This record gives sequence, C-alpha cells and structure tokens, in this order.
Amino acid sequence: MNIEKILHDLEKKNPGELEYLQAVREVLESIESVYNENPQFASVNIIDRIVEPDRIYTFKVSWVDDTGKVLVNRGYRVQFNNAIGPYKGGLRFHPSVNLSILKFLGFEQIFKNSLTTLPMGGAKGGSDFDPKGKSNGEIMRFCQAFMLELWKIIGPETDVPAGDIGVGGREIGFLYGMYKKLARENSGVLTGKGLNWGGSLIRPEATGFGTVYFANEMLKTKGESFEGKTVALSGFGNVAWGAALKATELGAKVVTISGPDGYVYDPDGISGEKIDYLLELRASNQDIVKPYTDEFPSAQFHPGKHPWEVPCDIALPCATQNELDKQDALNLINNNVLCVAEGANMPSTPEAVELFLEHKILFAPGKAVNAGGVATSGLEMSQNSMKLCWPLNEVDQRLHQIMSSIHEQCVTYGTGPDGYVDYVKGANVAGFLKVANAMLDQGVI
Ligand code: NDP
Ligand code: 2IT
Repeated sequence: MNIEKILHDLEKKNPGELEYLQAVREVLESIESVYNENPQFASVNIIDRIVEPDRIYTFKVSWVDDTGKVLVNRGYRVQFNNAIGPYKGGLRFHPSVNLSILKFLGFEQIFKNSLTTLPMGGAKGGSDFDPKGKSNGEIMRFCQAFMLELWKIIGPETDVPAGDIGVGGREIGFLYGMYKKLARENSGVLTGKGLNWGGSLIRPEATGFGTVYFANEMLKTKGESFEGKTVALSGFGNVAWGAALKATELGAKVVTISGPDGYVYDPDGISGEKIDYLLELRASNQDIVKPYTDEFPSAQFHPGKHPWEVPCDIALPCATQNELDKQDALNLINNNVLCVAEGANMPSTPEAVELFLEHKILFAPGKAVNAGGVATSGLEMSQNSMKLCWPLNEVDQRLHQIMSSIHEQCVTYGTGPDGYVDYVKGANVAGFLKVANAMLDQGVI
C-alpha cells in the first residue's frame, strides 16, 4: 500500500477536506502492515472502496424563525459503508458542520461500529444550523424541516440516525415526531429516543459511562483505577456529563469542564449538586461558565485556555475534534498524566497522538473509547425490534461487556513487542478487519 499516493489522490479529489484526510491517514497508517500481509484485500481494492462514501446526500432546509424571517440551512447525510449492517451514526447541528467534518465522522463510525460487536454500518449527518440561542419553537420547526428531506433516505433497516453535538433528547423527539408522521410507522428509526416512546435506559449516559468503563480497563492494565484520581474533562455536553457522573461514582475528582471560550477549574471537584446545576443551565440554553463561577466561588474561569494545563491523572477530552494539540499533550505529559481516553471524536491532533505514543502514555482513540454511545444505540435497536424494554442493569451490563470486548480487541491487535498497547493501531486494525472481510464476502458492489 502506498499511503502517500492514496492520500495525494484523495486530496486532489477532495480538496481542503482536512478532517476527512486526517482521519483516513490515521487508519491507513495503522492498517498498512495487516493490509499488505493479506493480498486478498488488495485484489478487490478494499482501500479505494472503503475511503469513498457509498453516497452523500445534501439538501436545503428552509424554516421560519420566531420573528417570521425565512432562513435556509444546508442538511447532509453521508452513508459511508453498510458492509456489516444498516448505516448508523449521529446527526450534528453546529455552525462549523461541513462535508469534511461529516466525512471524517462517518469514516470513523465505520470502524467504531465494527468494534462494538453489533451489526451496524457507518454514517453521519447534520446541518450548519446553530441551535445556540434558539427558542424551543425554532428548534422544533428546524428539526421538522430537516426531517422533511431526511425521512426519504432513512429507515429502521436502512439508516438509523442518532444525536451528536447539538442534537440531544429534545431534538431526537422533534425529529422522530416528524418522521413518524411522514413515514406512517412507529419503528426504531432514530436512537436516543425518550423512554416512553421506544428509547433505551442508559442511552443518554452511555457515551460518558462507556468512556469511563473503557478508561478503567486501560488503568487496570497498570494495576490502577479511578479511585482517588484527579480527572480533567473538556466540554460539558452529553458525553462529558456522563463521564463526570461515572468518574465521580468510581471515586475520582473531576476538576475541569470547558466551552469554546475557555475552561473552568474547580479544585473542590465538580459533582453532585454542581452537576445538577450545570444540567439546568444547559437545558435553559444558557452559557454555563459565567453562572457556574458566580454560583461556586471555588471555581476559576481561564478564558481562551484549554483544560490540559491543569495537572491531572486522567484526561478525558469530550468536546470536539482537534481540541487537544501538541502543546496540550506536552503539558499533560510534563504533569505526569497516567491515562488519556478520548470521549470525543478525534479530539487530539496527529502531533498530540504521536507524542502520547512516543512517551508510551496509556492513550486510546475516540473510536474505541466513545463507542459505548453507538453500542447502546444498537441495544436500543435490538429492543425496538423485539418490542420490549430491558431493565437498567441488563443494558448497563451489556454496555460493560461491550466496552471490555473493545478493550480486548485493542490489546489483541495493538500490543507491541515491549508490551506497550498502541490502542490506535489496535482499534483501527480490529475495526478494519471485520468490515474488510465482510466486503470481501459480499463481492464488488
Ligand atoms: P454536546 O452538544 O452535548 O456537547 C458538546 C460540548 O462541547 C459542549 O460543552 C460544547 O460547549 C463543547 N464544544 C463544542 N465545540 C467546542 C469547541 N470548538 N471548543 C471547545 N468546546 C466545544 O455534544 P456531545 O457531548 O454529544 O458530543 C461531544 C463529542 O463527543 C463530539 O466529538 C461527538 O462527536 C462525540 N460523541 C458523541 C456521542 C453521543 O452519543 N452524543 C457518541 C460518541 C461521540 P458549548 O455548549 O458551550 O458550545
Ligand atoms: O459519534 C457517535 O458515535 C455518536 N454520535 C453516536 C451515534 C449513534 O448512532 O448512537
């Protein structure tokens, strides 16, 4: 495999799609040797076929704001690969959304979903719509207008979207309501649904809980645990919230959260009523940083800074792509970080990842660490198909098992001669092999 040639050709075909090219490079570098050792893959050109999405839909979303103004956004769905199951992946509503970001997320989702052990293909979608500051009515009308197009290309056995940045339980409700009306069916077509209408217990917490379960498996390899550890988190959305809850439950102290404008450091720990307060702020669409530091004087706000300068044992980046750069990685390493586990998708830049691996830090990538979210979506799909609802411990136990299995797969394919586990390689190789073999079985289609 000639990685530089493949990337050069891809760049020519997809100019300026930096995040997509970054995600492809990482996977190709990890799988190079296993690909070369298995000539059957090259014989049917798996590489060119796996880096190209099956299809990309873009559509216009017209909607009316509260003042009567008519606005237009762009909607997308990237159906990347369905070799092992129906397309599956979240929807992101954020002004930064573009095709490069959705292609990187859809590409990552192929391997992540493969690792979950469940039959799900890879996809991603969303819009450049900015939910910040919008009223409930505006969010509802936007979601309905978005679904007016999306419903034509999704279905419980074809493509099953869910949430991501800017899309949580409320948005899934509005999207599902409109889908149901248009398609005239009550099926499991979206995951992350409300508990009263087909949702699964633990799905809201699953990505954050799974992140901590995975990090705990990593720590166990060094005879360590969360007990008594200091945790730095970024973001304070769906993923960071679940991670903060579980890390605290396991005896750690979470000392940071962050937003695009800086981070909050609370040396007393962010737990209990503080987390409830943060949730209230988020639900009311308010900025969380200023009110939090007003309410809890022990906390300090560090404008324009990343939380990775705070000394911690465990770092869980849970906000967005490329939020942890080379300097951040150096800060963490100099402060003797024990474990870095990515709750977000691709939050560490390639230079940061290289440093973690070079310094043999316990480091694992998003596609392994945060797979608990989509895995629990898969469990929601199973419950919908069976038309029943599993109790909380059944879902939690299955989530636990899945996270342990993903950890095992990473160890199997990522352990080097000196015993250091390269989780990036492990996750990419394990995720790739299953999908590539499925493509091989199914012929050139
Ligand atoms: P949310 O919208 O719930 O939260 C996102 C958080 O990240 C918010 O606190 C937001 O701050 C912060 N944030 C957004 N952009 C930036 C930025 N440029 N710099 C710093 N902080 C930022 O999203 P999720 O928690 O669902 O998603 C977070 C990450 O986890 C994403 O990478 C997503 O792809 C990934 N993920 C999500 C899963 C899920 O099930 N939801 C599953 C697996 C991965 P503010 O609100 O102030 O803008
Ligand atoms: O990035 C992700 O894995 C998600 N946003 C969750 C996808 C899903 O289908 O639950």
